[in-house]
Amino acid sequence: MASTYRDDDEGTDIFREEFKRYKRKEPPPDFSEVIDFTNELITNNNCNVIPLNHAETTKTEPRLFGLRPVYEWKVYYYKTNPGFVFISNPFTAAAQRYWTHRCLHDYPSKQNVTNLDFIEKQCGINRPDNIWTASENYESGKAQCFVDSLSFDMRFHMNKLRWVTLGYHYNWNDKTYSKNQVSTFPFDLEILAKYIASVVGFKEYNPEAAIVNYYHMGSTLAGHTDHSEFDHDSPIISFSFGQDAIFLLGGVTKAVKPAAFHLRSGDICIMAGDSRLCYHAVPRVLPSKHFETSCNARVADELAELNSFVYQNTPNSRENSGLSLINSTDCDKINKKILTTLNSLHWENYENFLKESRINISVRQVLKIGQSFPDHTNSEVK
Ligand SMILES: O=C(O)CCC(=O)C(=O)O
Repeated sequence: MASTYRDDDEGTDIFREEFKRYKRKEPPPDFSEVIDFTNELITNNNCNVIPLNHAETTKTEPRLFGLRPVYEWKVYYYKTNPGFVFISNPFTAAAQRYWTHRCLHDYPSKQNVTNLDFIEKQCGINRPDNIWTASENYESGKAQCFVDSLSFDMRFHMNKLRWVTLGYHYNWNDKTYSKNQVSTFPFDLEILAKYIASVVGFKEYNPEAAIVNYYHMGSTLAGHTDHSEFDHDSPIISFSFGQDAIFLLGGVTKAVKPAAFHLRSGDICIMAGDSRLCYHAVPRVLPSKHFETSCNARVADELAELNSFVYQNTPNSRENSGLSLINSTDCDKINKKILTTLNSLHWENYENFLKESRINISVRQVLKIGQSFPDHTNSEVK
């Protein structure tokens, strides 16, 4: 790795130093070393563009659940940290709206685990079935808030939402997954992650758990490794929506100086190979300069295109469109769900939330293919 080991002082926590530097408010840090994949000059030095297999990604490829066709994607391989792959926002604006809605409206549902469950337990209150809807109703004065008597309002919930776990629920206390702490992994996210994995060469990827992190301006995520999964050969696939962020990726110890990357809405980071167990962190959320999701006309055009694909192509013509990586029935199901969701979505409140927040979904395969949980799990796998 080109990240510099300081041999003379191996115990130094250089990762933390860099984290603190990028987090610092005054004086603001120097961002000149940050790798920005939209800046060709910088990326040429450190990163290779990965040529994708165009036999599988022909120009007739449809708008697969709101992704741009793969032949348009920009996929980078970060030379100094092998296994780290970056896909520069392959989502249409409509798809970014869809996944934002999933993360804000659907994923914090009662069947999943959120940080709010613990706050609510402490306060002795029950949360409503749908925090987002209750919050919207409260804002528009339609409903009396169930926590009025406790003198904090529903906005409290959305503002205090920090994480949701999906599938096998990650236990933050003992850093384990267990076979008994599980909810159904969302089908659309499973297909999306499988598809992304297959495009970058992981044909057998089984998404079983995800952590959705909600950041506000000023939020950070400290340096850590994701090593609690039993399977370390499969990648972590991480999707970002909303505000920009600085993402640090270091080595397997904190003595390695991390590289800093500028992430934007829609960007996908894949940590596989040597980078799979490397330290990473988010020291800073940055205000985004450009917000694709704001453009109603653009979203309307994208939905019209998706609609014509869903309702005018026969399954057979889709099979022949080069889309060998995904089952066309799954694809149809998700495309239809995107259309129904977005056709009735009041985007304004989501947009307001997203203007001051960043959402990250990181998808993991917990077990090796064919493996079952050891009987005694809760012991952390190192
Ligand atoms: O927010 C991010 O980009 C990274 C999230 C992450 O590292 C994690 O959930 O383990």
